[in-house]
Amino acid sequence: MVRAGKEDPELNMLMPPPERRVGRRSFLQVAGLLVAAGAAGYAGGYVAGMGDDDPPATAPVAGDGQPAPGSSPGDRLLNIYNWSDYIDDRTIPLFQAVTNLRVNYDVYSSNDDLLARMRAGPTNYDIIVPTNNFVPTYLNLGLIQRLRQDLIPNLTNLDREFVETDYDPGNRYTVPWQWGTTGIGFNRRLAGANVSSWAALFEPSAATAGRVTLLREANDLIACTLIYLGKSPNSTEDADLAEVVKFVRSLKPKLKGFTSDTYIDELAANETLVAQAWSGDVFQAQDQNPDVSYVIPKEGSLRFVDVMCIPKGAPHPGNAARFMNYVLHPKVQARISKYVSYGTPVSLAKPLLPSDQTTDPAIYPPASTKLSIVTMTGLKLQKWQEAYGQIVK
Ligand code: N2P
Repeated sequence: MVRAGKEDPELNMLMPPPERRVGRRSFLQVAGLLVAAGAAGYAGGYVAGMGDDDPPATAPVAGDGQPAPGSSPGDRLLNIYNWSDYIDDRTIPLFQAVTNLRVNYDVYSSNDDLLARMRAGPTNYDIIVPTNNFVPTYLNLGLIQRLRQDLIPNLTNLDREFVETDYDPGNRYTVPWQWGTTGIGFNRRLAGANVSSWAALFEPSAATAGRVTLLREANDLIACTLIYLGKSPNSTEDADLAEVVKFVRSLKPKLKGFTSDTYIDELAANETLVAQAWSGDVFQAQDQNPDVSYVIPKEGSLRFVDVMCIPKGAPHPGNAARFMNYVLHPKVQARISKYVSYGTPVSLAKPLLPSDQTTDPAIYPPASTKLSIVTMTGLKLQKWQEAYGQIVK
């Protein structure tokens, strides 16, 4: 029997070095390794035993919830479309080894890109991971299907705040992946250590001008600019949005650009000194460059939960449910969360995480931190996307 887990030499031969992220550029190389790991498992025809860090596997299920026949390799696929730099390098190979399924893992880096892709017509994705504030839009557009909760018993591991939500009470359509905040990633040595306000981003100094980036994501860009300008982060007032557009356009000569993925490497390389950023991404840059820090500005910011959903018409919904169940295991949550430095929605995972992560208020902010969740639906979605289009054109 082939055992999956860190002691498995055969599987480990297929592993990329542990520090490699499944990011924008590294993706293809890692994908090759993942396919190789899956192919090895599949060709061997085994159902792997469990290593110490692997949860028990449940029986394979097909899309209708019946046991998967296992006859055709096409049934044994799972196509995941997730954010870049949002998973460790062991979870997919171990899942493949434990389940004898083969995973195709593809990445994007903005909700706007994901929604445009899903609206454009059918895809073959089994799992997508939009942000919570987009869920009502996915539901209204009929883009996601109801989950077979009986196939996801580990839903009981979720903390209550991720179950009793306004966007999907009772997790009928979504399963949280990880959560985080939007803030500022900055270089303490080259940009100054006293960054506490959005002004550090929106009023570049002589030292930082030209080395500042904003998020390439309408939601975060517009909401945080509204906060900086003293408006409601949920405003749909034409005058407020016109002010946002005018202000950010006037800032463009001092910007390096708009990005929602490359800033990790750019912060790490001292190419970007101040970046509007998502929390865990900045800690991933900090792993490579100790001068990099993260702050949630004192004026307030945003909190998000990225949630796994199954698109309508997904070819392998049973396999998708199986992956969701796997990811909700505390050991798997801890592995992912430790690696990406985002918050876990499963508190049972916290004892398995380094205490410097679980006690870091930048990862798990206290309740007193001013954090809003902005909704992205209907007219607001349309208005904000128009404003965003005028900013970046
Ligand atoms: C991961 C970014 C995920 C947060 N790189 C965006 N919702």
